[in-house]
Formats: sequence, C-alpha cells, structure tokens
Amino acid sequence: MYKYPLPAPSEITSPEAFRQRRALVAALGLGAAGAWPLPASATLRQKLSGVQSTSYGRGETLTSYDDITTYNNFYEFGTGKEDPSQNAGSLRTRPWTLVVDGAVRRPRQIGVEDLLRQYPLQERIYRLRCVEAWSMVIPWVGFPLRQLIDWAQPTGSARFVQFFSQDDPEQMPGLRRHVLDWPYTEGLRLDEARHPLALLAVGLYGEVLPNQDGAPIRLVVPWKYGFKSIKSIVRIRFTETQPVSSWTRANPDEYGFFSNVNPAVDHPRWSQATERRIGAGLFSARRKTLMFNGYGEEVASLYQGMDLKRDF
Ligand SMILES: Nc1nc2c(c(=O)[nH]1)N[C@H]1C(S)=C(S)[C@@H](COP(=O)(O)O)O[C@H]1N2
Ligand SMILES: [Mo]
Repeated sequence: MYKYPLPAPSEITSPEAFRQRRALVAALGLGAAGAWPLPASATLRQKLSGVQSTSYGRGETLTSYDDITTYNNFYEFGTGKEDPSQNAGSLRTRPWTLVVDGAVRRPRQIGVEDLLRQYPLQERIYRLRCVEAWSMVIPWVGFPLRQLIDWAQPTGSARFVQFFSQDDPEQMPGLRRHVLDWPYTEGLRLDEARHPLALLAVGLYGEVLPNQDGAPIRLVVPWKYGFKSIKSIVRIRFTETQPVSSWTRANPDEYGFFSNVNPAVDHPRWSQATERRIGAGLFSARRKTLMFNGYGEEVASLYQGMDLKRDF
C-alpha cells in the first residue's frame, strides 16, 4: 500500500554518465567542461507516495531544499559543508540491508524496501539544531523509530540502542581520513529511542532522501544536537550497557552521551545560548536556543531527576 519508489540504479547518475554528460555539454558549447554546475552527486529527485501529513511543525518557515541539501555535515564525504553534496553520489543506497541485533528476541536483517512496506510514511516538520550553533527547519518523511523497536522486541535486559553508519571507503572517500573513529556510531537510551518524536527518516520535501542527507535511512532526534541524528544506518544494536558514540570517543569533554540541546550548557569552545538559522540571511538576528530545542513539553519527563549539566 505504501510504495517506496526507489530510483533504479540505472537512474542514478554514475561517475561515467556524469563525465559523458559533461562531455556532451562541452560539445554542444553549453559551457566549459569544468564549469558544469551540476554536482557529481546529482541523482534524479523522486517523489514518495502515500505520505500522510501531520501537524508537527506546521506553520514554521521551512529551510529551502537547496540549503538542506548543500549545507551538510556528513564527514564520511569530507568535513566541508559542501563536500557531502559534491561527493555523496558514490554512495550506493540500493540494495540496502539493515541489521537489527543484540538484546532482541527477533534479530533480523531487512532490506530497506521491505522495511518501508511495513510502515506508513508521515511528513513531520522538525527543527534541527547543530552543535555548531546553526539550525534548519526540515520537512522530513519517515516513521517512528519506536515501530521498528517494537517489531524487533528488545529483551528485558536491553537498555540502550546503538546505531552504526555505512563504512565502506570505496563509496565514502572521507573514511580514509581518521577525523573520527569509524564507523560513525551513535546511541540512545531505550526510552529515548521509543519516544514518539524519534523518527527514522527516508525522505525530505516529499522526496526520497538525497545521499548527502543520509540516504536511504537516517535517524532524526529533534531535541538533541544534530550529530545524534546518524545517517545512512546499516545496523541497529540493542545493548545492556551505554554505548560510546563517535563524538564522545573523539572528545568526551565536548560531547556527552545525551547531547540534549541546552542553552545553559556551553560547548567548552563556544556558547550554545543562541543560533543562526540557515537561509535567513547574513544580517538576520540570531535566535535564542531553546531548552531541548523547543521540544521540552514532549521530552522533559525523560530526564526528570537528572543533572543535565553533568549528564550533558
Ligand atoms: N554518519 C554520519 N551521520 C551524521 C553526521 C556525520 O558526519 N556522519 N553528521 C551529523 C551532524 S554533526 C549533523 S548537524 C547532522 C546534519 O544533517 P543534515 O546534513 O541532513 O542537515 O547529521 C549528523 N549525522
Ligand atoms: Mo552537527
């Protein structure tokens, strides 16, 4: 019923096809071969069907498709903001197998297409607040992570969920540089992961997720700093002990396990009190960052009794 129309591999611009097209453009005199503006990662944009609209974030001013897909953090494709849109064309997103294992009654491997047939897709507009003090408003398409967790049936001893990104250096050139301890990994407490706001996203703006935004499936946890929203997930593992995420391993003084958006806890090297909205213009006022990125009413109860300055 809910179709997930994936681009056939033949529809994705291969490096060969890109070079051929560039040669054609040059031959037709449409521009200098080196100046063709199409990024190498250009894929055909493809609409998702059967997407239910929801009231999440309705009325907010959306960040443009262009900004959402050209200003990215995805270190597997380079550390510059424009690197992912330039380089992520080499990621093969079909077929794609997701492994669900660890402390679950029903460990499995499932193809993304099959997974998507199981769950209705919803559109949800969420704010994304990066730890670098910028933010965007993104119309995601996906389904609650909780549905997949219930399907896997964690055992009574499961207390955390750990996520792993794809880590093939053939497809992800950034993996050759040891800027992080690969594969990129993140974790949530099981009750956080089961919170209704936590989303597994497969699209944005009603279309299949572009590679640079974490195709074919990525996490979105809107009350936490952007780096918790791990991209291009290949494995979800349930654990009894708290997993160590890539950013915490890289620098435990700067990035804690929880990483809830918190204007009262500064990053050691800069303030988290305000943020810059991408696309709002260079001279627009900075916004005050809200506790839990403004989702406190929904999520604050998860942290009752905790000292969020210590558990940052
Ligand atoms: N695998 C992986 N996931 C990742 C990252 C990354 O480098 N690798 N960057 C994170 C950071 S820091 C942010 S802010 C968001 C950015 O998501 P976007 O580029 O879709 O806006 O992705 C997060 N997920
Ligand atoms: Mo980020």
